[in-house]
Amino acid sequence: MQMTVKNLLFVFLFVTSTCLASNFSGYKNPIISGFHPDPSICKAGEDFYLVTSSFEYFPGVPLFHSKDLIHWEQIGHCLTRTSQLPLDKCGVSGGIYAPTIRFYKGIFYLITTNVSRGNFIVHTKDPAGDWSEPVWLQQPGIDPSLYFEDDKCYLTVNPNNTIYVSEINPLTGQQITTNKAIWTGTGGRYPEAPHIYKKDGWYYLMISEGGTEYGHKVTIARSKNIDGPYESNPANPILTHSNVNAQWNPIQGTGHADLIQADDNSWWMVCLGFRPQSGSHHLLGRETFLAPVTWDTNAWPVVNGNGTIYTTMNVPTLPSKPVKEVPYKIDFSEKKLGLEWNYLRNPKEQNYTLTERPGCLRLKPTSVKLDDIDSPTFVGRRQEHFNFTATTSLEMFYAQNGDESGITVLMNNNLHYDLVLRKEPNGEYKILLRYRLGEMTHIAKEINIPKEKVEFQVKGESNYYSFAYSLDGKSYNTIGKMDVRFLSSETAGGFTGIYLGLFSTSESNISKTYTDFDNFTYLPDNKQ
Ligand code: 6LW
Repeated sequence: MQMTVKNLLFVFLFVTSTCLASNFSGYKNPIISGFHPDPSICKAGEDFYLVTSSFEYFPGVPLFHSKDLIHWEQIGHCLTRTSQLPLDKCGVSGGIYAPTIRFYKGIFYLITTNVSRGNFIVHTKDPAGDWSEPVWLQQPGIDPSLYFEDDKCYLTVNPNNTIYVSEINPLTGQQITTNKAIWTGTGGRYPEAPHIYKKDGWYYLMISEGGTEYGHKVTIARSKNIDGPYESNPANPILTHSNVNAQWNPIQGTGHADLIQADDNSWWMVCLGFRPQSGSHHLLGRETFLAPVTWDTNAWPVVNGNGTIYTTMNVPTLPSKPVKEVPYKIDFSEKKLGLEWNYLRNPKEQNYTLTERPGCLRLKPTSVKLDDIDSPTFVGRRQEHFNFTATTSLEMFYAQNGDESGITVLMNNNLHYDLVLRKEPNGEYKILLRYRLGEMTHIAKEINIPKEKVEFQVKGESNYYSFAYSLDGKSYNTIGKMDVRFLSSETAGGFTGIYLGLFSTSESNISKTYTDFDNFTYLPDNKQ
């Protein structure tokens, strides 16, 4: 077939546009939504791994995998045993602070802080499998990080508003060289989140300053020697949303970043940020965001051209590699709960079963309440969207007076909205809509119902949560609506984000009482 010039031109334009389209697909931020703060990333072969902090939740340090930096699938947790993660009575926003994950000569290392016990390292050759027992470090401070070079391992950490470096043995925790102060940042409060990278013969030390609120920023310095002296980048900060150019950006508080280079030599940054949803209040906690980085030879890195990021990023990306999505509708027919489900502190595992009645999550109550700094019978998943609908169906068995089961919108033990089914002394059941606001508890609604089985529904939107129940699973009766701001991070303080949780409590010591939840749905409005 004779190809005319016109046909050749068409083929050329088609091929070119297809190639360009595959590299200019862009992406949406956050790349991991909901309470996933303090991201750290590493690369092993073609695979990227990312961890985030988890505070008083168990298992600890969720671990994600990606091949394109945009689509992430949770493949496990780094801390899955109480021996690695003792959280007994740990306070609100206590437990695990910022982690760092690194890969060196076939071994993955995770270093982090259990804020009531200190800094420790676990390691593994199979990140989706079990990680080692912890080795505890003597160096104080938070946000520990590791840098490997020539079979040496260097620890950076931030006590006394100063970044220190020392050589350690990452498998034993032994400190080999004394702590050397190398930088205090550019004068922002809380210099933290240190990471060292080597490029073009320079050691780059990147940190965060300003605190993890609206003044957050990422700064960087460099030196020809790992122990300094470090010179500050004259263009600092390389990322911040604290200036007028990001005043109306829907993403705020950007900081706590880590850098990674892809196989095509492109550089990228993961960082945390938060998205205010009702005035200046955010509920989802600090989330994980992605930004492209230009890092020319012997130059300073430049983040997304101007040091700010956006929810829509129209930039060239790595070839798209989508991953399996977390199911929005759960019938509890699996033998194990999905990785997105977490407990408050170390759970009493015998109080959670999926096998006693197939297709049901059976919760066995204890006298520990959601208000207690302890581990109640509670299992929850993060709220990851402003607008969602969550529903569950529950039935109480052998309930004693005062026993309660239900669904909670929980920021922490002191701040949560509960939709409750309670057994009453007269043998009947009552639905309660109850708000726990610090020292104040308010019962907004009480409704007597004739039976021990009910469907609950929680709807989230930017400014309100609304609560409804159904006795037939079809028609829902809305019984209340409550301002989201009383549960926000700005009101609560601390570092976590909203969980939607199933719970059960009982004052009696009757061991045979339990509640069966036979489904749970979490449907973002964009999936309705
Ligand atoms: C974390 C510190 C921070 O250790 O907040 O945003 C602390 N930065 O680096 C808890 O997330």
